[in-house]
Amino acid sequence: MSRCGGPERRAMFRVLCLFAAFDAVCLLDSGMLFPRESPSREVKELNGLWDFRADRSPNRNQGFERAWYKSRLAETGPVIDMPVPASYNDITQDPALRNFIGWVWYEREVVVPARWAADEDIRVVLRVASAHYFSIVWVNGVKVAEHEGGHLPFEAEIGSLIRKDPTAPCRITIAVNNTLTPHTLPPGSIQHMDDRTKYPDGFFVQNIYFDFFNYAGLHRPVVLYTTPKAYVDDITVVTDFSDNTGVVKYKVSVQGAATATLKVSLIDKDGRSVASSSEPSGVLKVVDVKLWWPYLMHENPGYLYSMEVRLIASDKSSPYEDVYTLPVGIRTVNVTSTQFLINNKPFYFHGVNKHEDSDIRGKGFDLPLIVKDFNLLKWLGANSFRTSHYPYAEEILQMCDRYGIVVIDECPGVGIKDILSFGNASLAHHLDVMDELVRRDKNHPSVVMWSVANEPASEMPPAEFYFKTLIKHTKDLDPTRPVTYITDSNYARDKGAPFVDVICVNSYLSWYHDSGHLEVIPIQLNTQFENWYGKYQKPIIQTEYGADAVSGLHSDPPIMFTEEYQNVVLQSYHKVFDQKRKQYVIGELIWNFADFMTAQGITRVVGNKKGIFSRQRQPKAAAFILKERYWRLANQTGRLPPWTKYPCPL
Ligand code: GCB
Repeated sequence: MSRCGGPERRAMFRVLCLFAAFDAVCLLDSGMLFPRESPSREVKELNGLWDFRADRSPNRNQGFERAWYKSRLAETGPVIDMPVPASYNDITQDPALRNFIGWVWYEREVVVPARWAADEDIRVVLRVASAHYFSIVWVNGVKVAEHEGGHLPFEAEIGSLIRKDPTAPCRITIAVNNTLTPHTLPPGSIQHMDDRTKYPDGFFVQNIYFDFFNYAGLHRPVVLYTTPKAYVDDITVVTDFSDNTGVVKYKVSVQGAATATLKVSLIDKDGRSVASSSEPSGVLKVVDVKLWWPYLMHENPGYLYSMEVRLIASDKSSPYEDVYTLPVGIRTVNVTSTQFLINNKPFYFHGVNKHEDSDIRGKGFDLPLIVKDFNLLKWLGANSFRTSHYPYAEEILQMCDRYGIVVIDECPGVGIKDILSFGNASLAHHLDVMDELVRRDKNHPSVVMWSVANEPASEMPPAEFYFKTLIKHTKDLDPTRPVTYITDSNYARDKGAPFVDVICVNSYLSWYHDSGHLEVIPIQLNTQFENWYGKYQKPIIQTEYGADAVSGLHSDPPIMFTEEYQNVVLQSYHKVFDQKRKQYVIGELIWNFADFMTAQGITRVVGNKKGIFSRQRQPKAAAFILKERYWRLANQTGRLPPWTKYPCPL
């Protein structure tokens, strides 16, 4: 019942999409529309306290051996309260739980509205938005879903199970395992230490090749939602415009009905229907279109229409109606050898890299934090971010759509360093993850580019086939957006660069190399850009640069880890960006928006401190330098109305 993709489907999919680029986006076997309430749909959030137990048995397998899913978790052993959504790692005082590797068990009993159980014509769907990393779900002891991957949603239809005994509570059990292997995304490996003179019995560690804490648990909302038996399963929109006419090419896929009548209407912000159709796929034309523009590029950024899809189906006696409303932004994206164009106008990325990360919650979805972060982005004058190093919550992308924040949407392909992670098993999984990512995020106007990986060992020989296949697959899935991966390798040896649309480079000059020597930045950065552009003639984004600074640590002359050193690193990079953005550099994304937690190690002082804000979102000196710069850039590169002329009014 899991809805993730399989190899056969992918093979068929690839062949078909050669013939029909637009249809290609629609061929995944089922949709993954965000659960929204409508006159025909209800959503019941299952956020709150769940019963929780980590399986601390030596092989972490006791839960399966003793079938913990068959009865209430509290009946098979001790349980603790665990908030959902949240990472479990930082919730208790127990260091063993903070560093736990293996299966943890969550359980919650839900009261399901009686009419959901009574009405056979209602589909009841359980949706888990993010469970890191591998999960198995049971309802009343019956397995309903299994999913690999920690950052994308999965679903199971559970109506028939609820109806078996409508008066009994519905017990949902979710087992989640955070173990990473060379074939997971991100990859990792388990190392057992067998020298009993050094390590206790059963000692093992999880090796990871990425620089953030491997938080785990139910990270995003778990919901139950309903649809009628015949329902809108998926919608795909691709937009364009010519002069002042907007074009919305759409395709609706319907499940559960042999025949159905559709009404598709595009409604503007004032509630006026501006175009409509009764076909399952077609083109809607919008006269006097209001385009979707990035923040600071237009006085009215993030303009969204609503596409209301109304389905009426009938089988034998009863008619069904389903209504789903999708926000739609009309915009185009194009790349030339020197520019990134949004609505045919050059767009310069001045933004940040982020993490889903905060005190106590870890990677848990948290609206106060999310809204605070958007307010900080606006304050900073940032027009974009990259979802380093995994897909973020859908609610975050919805805010980007509304605020006009441009997104480079990255899959969890971070830390692909081992040759084992370039094999067929890894590639097949990576293709599946791209299927799931594109299926989830394809309709967001804010998403302008896919990033398939961060800093893989792209100089290794198998990287050529791997990235050629992966990038082609992603372009087949979505021919409307450029595709890239983020590199830190040598321009001459990088095997994947010929296949990307935009060169995205990370570098930490005067930090990891020539530490303390700020004077090397101008020459080395200039060389970096000239080399990459000289070889590939593709536009370049500096997707990471920065330096650690411990908030409140000062030194003049600047020395490493002080706020002054971070400032000078940034300013030295900026001077070179200002020369090169006149040519082919199309963006700069600071590493990082905020300090974040990492694994423990001798180069990290309670986490990575390259944030321009602390983990608690307080500014370091660098935040003011960047704010000054970003507003200035917005005035030079955006098309701002007079009221936003620098200095910013905020
Ligand atoms: C990088 C990685 C990022 C790290 C950063 C650093 O190149 O992409 O995940 O956190 O460097 O601070 O070392």
